[in-house]
Amino acid sequence: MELAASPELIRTLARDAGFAFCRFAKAAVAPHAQAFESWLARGAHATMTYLERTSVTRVDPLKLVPDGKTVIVLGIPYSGRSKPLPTWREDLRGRIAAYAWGPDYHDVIRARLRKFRDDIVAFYPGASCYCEVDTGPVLERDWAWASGAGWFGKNTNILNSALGSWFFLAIVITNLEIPQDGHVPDRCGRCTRCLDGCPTGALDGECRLDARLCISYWTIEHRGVIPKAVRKSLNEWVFGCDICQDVCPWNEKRGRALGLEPADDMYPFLPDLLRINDGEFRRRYYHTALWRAKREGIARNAAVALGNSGNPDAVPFLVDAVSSDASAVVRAHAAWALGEIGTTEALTALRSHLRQETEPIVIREIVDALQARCG
Ligand code: B12
Ligand code: SF4
Repeated sequence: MELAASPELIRTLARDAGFAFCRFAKAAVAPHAQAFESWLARGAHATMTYLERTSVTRVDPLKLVPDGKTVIVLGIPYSGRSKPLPTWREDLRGRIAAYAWGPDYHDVIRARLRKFRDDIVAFYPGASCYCEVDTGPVLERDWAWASGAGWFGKNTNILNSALGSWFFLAIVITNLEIPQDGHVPDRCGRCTRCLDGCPTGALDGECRLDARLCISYWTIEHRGVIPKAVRKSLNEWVFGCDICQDVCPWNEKRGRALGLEPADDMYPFLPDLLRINDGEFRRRYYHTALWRAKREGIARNAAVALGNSGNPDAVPFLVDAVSSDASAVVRAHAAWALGEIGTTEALTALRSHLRQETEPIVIREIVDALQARCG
């Protein structure tokens, strides 16, 4: 039996639940399913094998919700536009991407989704609602594009003229029939600021990003050792990257969108992140997006940023890490960072640690660092 719903009523319920916009698309195969599949075939997803494993449902929401009729696309703005800190090298401050400043957006948005779903079911008792944010096997941006929530920027983010790209997406797949909204035109025009601004060349100008070149990928998703060739390009970033959004003209005046408020810790003191222990990491970051990278990932990224600072003040913290961190990955990156800074104190500490180190990946880093400096 067909269950029709009023778009105005659903939009009102979405607003009441705390969403800034609510748009509708017809549930069917995702419009850019083929582009997604060829992206996977090229290996542009790097080690994010979960995207491959779930590709069948990602391209077709009806495999997930067989009686789905409509994809409801919801948006929640966050406070964007972190300014680079020009003195980060002197202050030993790292940088966290704006989307991760506040409390974990998954928790905040899931609570809003629950209210939205309960309100829908109260009005339409036969309604079913599959709700997800970020972690579900759904091509969220494709649905945002299909519903006219925005256009695909050349940086691959969905942009709209009211919010720029500083917003999260959430999706509800429902058996309700709701008239679909139309597309919005592409408004990037001839602008290429994000392509020019991305320091690693991760964007190809055709709405495609190669995760193997993306700072956000390396600092959030990649586990284990970061290849040497990549480390320098991470600069001060310890979690995510906002460069391709910071430079976008559509984001210029939309700095403090209403929604999730920023935490005060967007430029953390790098030595604090390097020496944080498991208990403290859990206490400070369990309910934030940073939890995804785990203590090892964040301490590793802090070591890389300290190496990139070139600042001798970082040496005592790195010496401590190379000699006492429980993780070989962290010790390896701390060794590299000491080599980058390259003061006598740093190189002496590397030589002395080499005598007691047993992990091959750390030994390799120390030997490489000493060879690069001393031949
Ligand atoms: C994996 C992932 C990542 C990966 C890969 C990113 C990527 N571009 O694919 C990494 C870790 C790098 C990442 C980084 C970020 N992410 Co992310 N990420 C995801 C996730 C989980 C899946 C994305 C995905 O399916 N990628 C596959 C590729 C192929 O998809 P795509 O890039 O969107 O590509 C589409 C276009 O290329 C289009 N297309 C292809 N050719 C053409 C041609 C034309 C003409 C057109 C119009 C379109 C088009 O078709 C493709 C398929 O839909 C989604 C959540 C979700 N479940 O969807 C969040 C999500 C996309 N991420 C998000 C955010 C906020 C970020 C960051 C800003 C975080 C940060 N500050 O570090 C960065 C942005 C980096 C960037 N420029 O993309 C938001 C984006 C919100 C928005 N306004 O767009 C999402 C939707 C999470 C959420 N629920 O809010 N992310
Ligand atoms: S910087 Fe320019 S090209 Fe890139 S997403 Fe923004 S408007 Fe589009």
